Amino acid sequence: MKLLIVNPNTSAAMTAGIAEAARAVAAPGTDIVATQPSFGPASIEGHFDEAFAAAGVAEVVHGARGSGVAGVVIACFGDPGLDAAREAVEAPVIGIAEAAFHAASLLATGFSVVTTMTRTCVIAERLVQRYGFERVCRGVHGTDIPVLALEGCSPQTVAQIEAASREALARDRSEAIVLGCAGMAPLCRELQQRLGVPVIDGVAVAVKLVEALAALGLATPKRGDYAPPLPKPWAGWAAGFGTGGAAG
Ligand code: 2AL
Repeated sequence: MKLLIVNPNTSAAMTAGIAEAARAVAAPGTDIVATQPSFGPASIEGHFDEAFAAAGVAEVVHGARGSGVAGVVIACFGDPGLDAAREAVEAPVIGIAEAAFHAASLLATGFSVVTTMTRTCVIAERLVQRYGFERVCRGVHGTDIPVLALEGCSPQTVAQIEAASREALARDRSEAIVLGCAGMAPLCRELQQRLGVPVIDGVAVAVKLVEALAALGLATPKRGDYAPPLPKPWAGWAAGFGTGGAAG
């Protein structure tokens, strides 16, 4: 089966790292196609970045319609454009934050999220609430590591994430760490070895979950909330994404 892994930022290096992490866990016979939007920020570290990233995800998923994709993963921890992607295609779509929260809650009574810039914590905290994981998520912790510093990550950066994780486990009395950025995916195994608790990378988990859903023949329901977008005129640079003709 073919899985589309969308890196919502425009860093090609990060897309390559995400693709490698996805291929490392994909089943034999799963074809990983990793891509990124044609526009938008090189990293997503706030609400303004995220607004464009969501449109970028919509662009990529819209372009993938009819291409035989069996499942889609949105590989940014804010899950930008998740609902839009579910409207655009019938194949199951999973965001890495929701995948990681579900996996962590199946393993531990409490987990902590360790993420990048402190200013992105509110994005993860709102997703915890939106997805209903308030009882299991015991804390979201920023490291103030810029997302792009995770490309070709230095030993010091890994040590910083390890230290933040140890502090989070102790302070939150939690038993698992959720990595709060797709750029941390390549570090997952190393951190799990060092920390001795489950370390959850949403990219890997989302690939396995979407593979499972697709293999079970489960898809996004198209009769209600995730029905395709209604036809209407669209304007400007986005006109090609609408159905219903040009805006008057
Ligand atoms: C992310 C992520 O996963 N990709 C990105 O550009 N920013 N998340 C984050 N918390 O910084």
